[in-house]
Amino acid sequence: MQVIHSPRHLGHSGHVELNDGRIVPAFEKPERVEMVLKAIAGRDLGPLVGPQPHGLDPVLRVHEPDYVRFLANVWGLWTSEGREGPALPSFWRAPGMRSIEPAALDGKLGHFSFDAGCCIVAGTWDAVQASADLALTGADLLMAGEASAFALCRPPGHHAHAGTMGGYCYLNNAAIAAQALRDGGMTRVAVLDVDYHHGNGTQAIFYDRADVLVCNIHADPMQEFPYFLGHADELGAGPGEGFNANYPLPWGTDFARWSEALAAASARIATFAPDALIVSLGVDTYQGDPISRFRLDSPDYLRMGAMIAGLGLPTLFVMEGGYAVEAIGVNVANTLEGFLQG
Ligand code: OKP
Ligand code: ZN
Repeated sequence: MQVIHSPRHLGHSGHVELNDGRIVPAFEKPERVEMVLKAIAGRDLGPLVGPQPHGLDPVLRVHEPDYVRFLANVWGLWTSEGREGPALPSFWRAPGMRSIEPAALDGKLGHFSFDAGCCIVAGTWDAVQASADLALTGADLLMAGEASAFALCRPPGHHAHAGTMGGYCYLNNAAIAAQALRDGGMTRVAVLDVDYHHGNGTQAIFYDRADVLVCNIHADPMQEFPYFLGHADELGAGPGEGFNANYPLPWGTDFARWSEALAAASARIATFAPDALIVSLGVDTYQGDPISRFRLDSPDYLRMGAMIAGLGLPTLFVMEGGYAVEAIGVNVANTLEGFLQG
């Protein structure tokens, strides 16, 4: 399994988020990737490779042009106003207000976001583009006949909608890769999102489509971020009805219960019979995660990987969340090793 990595994620650093009423250093930090690299190096999973640049065309197959323009320009506009600190959204529209992109930067930040989790610093856009390129390079590998690949994406992507950032996510790497597989000739693609948080962006992007099945196993939005999407009755719309599946689980869920949801999602995916599988791999289901409340332990990720391998599909793993920096490496490496041995 090739591991696709770029050091350009390092530019997305020194950013902050709003947590418990305070501005704090972001949980989504560069050490996450460095710890995964370190753990993978000790496992002999496969060669480390760099991304191929794909430009913005495959990004624009998923994301709205106004939004991509905003992401590309916001830091330059911010500094040209003499504002040097990190740019963090804090104004949002309520139902009944109008959806017009404001001229003012603070208005733009709110217009294109749904929370204060997406801070923008000097290196953010470069890191975001590199992250999408990692996923697209992984898609290329599957189309070239590789059985599997791992895109070590950072920042993550699954909360990003077509025109909205949120939850540490700017471009939806998994969705961009899924669309690239479709555009490359695959007929059906499944996305399995095992991150602790519901992948609201991925769900929304494919919600009315029957060609991309999206399955999410996550903390119940009644209890957990992103709060406003991810319920079990969200089944898809129009032609996409029946092609979205949510498995919300309560705080405290352990692997015994979590793996029942994975078995159910796997059955749904097997019925769909896709040409390829994209796994949105968040390991914030880990019991030691600082912002999450599931109880998976490190050996459980070996079993998770083996269960995913049981689907027998060309599989692209795309990195999403996981904030217990001391354990993220072993948990990711266990998942990939479990998959390769499964
Ligand atoms: C991104 B991914 C901490 C509260 C949580 C948003 C969590 C985003 C998770 N300030 N804020 O799905 O791992
Ligand atoms: Zn998460």
